[in-house]
Amino acid sequence: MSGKPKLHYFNGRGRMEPIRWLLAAAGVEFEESYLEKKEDLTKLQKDGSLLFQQVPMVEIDGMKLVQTRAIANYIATKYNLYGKDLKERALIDMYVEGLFDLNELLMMHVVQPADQKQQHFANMMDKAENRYFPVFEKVLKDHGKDFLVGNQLSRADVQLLEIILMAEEYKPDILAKFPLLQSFKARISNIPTIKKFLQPGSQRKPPTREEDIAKAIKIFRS
Ligand code: IBG
Repeated sequence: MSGKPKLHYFNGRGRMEPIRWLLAAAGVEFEESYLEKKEDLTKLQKDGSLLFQQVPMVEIDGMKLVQTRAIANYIATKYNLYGKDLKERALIDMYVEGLFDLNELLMMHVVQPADQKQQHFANMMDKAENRYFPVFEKVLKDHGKDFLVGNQLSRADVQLLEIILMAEEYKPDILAKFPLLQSFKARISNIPTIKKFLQPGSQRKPPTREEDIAKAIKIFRS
């Protein structure tokens, strides 16, 4: 075994992308094994690799971890991206859970039926601009620091940048009203490990296309 974490998922963002971001930000090399067809998932289910018969699954440190949040918690703790004490961790948890909620909206846009797409789009943009982004703009304004929590890089910064970039794919000027998020984006994007992940050819996945979803549905739902 190479010793590198091995990620099991389909070849797309979905629920694995925040894990890819965290590992990349921590400077950890990882391997991926892509599910291409239903049988690839069935094989993992039958050989006992998946605690709840679901992916994402990450092989790391002799474990087969499932549940996105559990995996992210482990990586964030191991690589010191989870604050320095209980109170910092509580703040990070609140920020990250909000970001997971917004991520869910953005991630699910592509699977909306045609007749609901427009309404879904309006709702997710409203939530981004009027519920979530103002919170992070205020956090940065109130403490005047470079990072969201404890003046050092944490998973909250990494996950916020991921979401900002994803939201900009839908609406390029979405940060227009958020000057501190604009400078945050530039600053965090410039951290060497993250800068590398943002270069073409990295393990970062492109926006999910309709055809990727059709393929994923075949693997996960049929
Ligand atoms: N709570 C779990 C987690 O966070 O890890 C949910 C995991 C989950 O929903 N896994 C799906 C699965 O394995 C694949 S991601 N399904 C098979 C089964 O038998 O339940 C599905 C998904 C995609 C894109 I693709 C967006 C959101 C979800």
